[in-house]
Amino acid sequence: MICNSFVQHMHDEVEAGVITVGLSAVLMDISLAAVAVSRIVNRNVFDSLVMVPETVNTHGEKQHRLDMKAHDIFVSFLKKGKRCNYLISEECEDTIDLHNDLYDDSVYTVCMDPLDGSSNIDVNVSVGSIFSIYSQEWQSKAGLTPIKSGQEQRVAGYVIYGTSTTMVITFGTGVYGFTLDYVTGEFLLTHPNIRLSKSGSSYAINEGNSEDFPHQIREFLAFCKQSDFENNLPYKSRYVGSMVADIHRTLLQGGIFLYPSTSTHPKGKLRLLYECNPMAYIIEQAGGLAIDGMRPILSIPVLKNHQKVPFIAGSYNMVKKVLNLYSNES
Ligand code: AFP
Ligand code: FBP
Repeated sequence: MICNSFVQHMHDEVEAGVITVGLSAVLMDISLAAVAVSRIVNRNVFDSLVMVPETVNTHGEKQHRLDMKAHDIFVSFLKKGKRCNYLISEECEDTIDLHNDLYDDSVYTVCMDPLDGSSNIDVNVSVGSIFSIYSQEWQSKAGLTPIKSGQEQRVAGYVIYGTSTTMVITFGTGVYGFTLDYVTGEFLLTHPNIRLSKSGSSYAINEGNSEDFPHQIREFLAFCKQSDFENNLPYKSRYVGSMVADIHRTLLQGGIFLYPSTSTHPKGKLRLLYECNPMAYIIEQAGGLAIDGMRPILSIPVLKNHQKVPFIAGSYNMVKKVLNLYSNES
């Protein structure tokens, strides 16, 4: 089978007027950086034999040594590519100005989690990179235009470093998956037009926190565990603890992923700009739903770079059920 390459796909989308040359250039830079990150993830076991002191990120969370390496790789490729002007990264408190203001017509802001799920790396479990791209073309000289909401995303994507390395992207015309061919070093189109099934048969949540969940989520979990063969119940419980892996399975097989609020963390754990918004855009483009309980994720106003929101996403009917549990009370 001959698969279309990512490069060819980008070229076709530019020709068709779906994306600009500048946007395709930023995506190319991200894809090249992802190849480099997949290599360091893959080689981690050798590098981990050298003792490196543990670090924490600006949010006080434990940092894996590859978190900063992955961040540096993306910064380096985006800087060299000259099309991305601003980068908001999980690994940096403030917005990074890459000083790439050479092109007035196409200047972009990238929001990204360079290495999500990094606590899984040392046990050989899938991790990923998550990103979204915003256009700043209307105000390139005046500095960063604040992002209002995820609705402004031009492109969203993630790369999963798993049994294979696959990049999943949307630019608002469906969802496509490209898998890295290690022999040629190219991403090839392996998942054209991904559609999320209306209902699934699995749920993914850190159930260790269930005592602290809102009662709507506890009610939903009780529903998931009911014995009702005709309606596909009980659902299977599946939780990797690596958002990219959990979302990737949900996208391809159907199901629901939940990281709700807890009494101790009323905003949950996941970040709006570089985790929830890109995943919500992908899930919606594939026919699913993404909410924080009451609201679509993509409608949530962005207030700050590292804002957290509760996140519930996946097959339309399953997420709708959670939405109904919340709406019945309002
Ligand atoms: P790490 O990058 O610190 O491993 O966190 C990953 C993550 O943000 C996300 O990928 C998971 O969905 C979530 O954390 C898992 O969190 P819990 O350990 O609280 O279930
Ligand atoms: P498959 O090889 O059919 O995927 O089965 C995997 C497995 O045997 C174990 O790897 C895993 O722990 C278990 O099934 C999961 O079973 P369940 O679906 O009951 O949670």
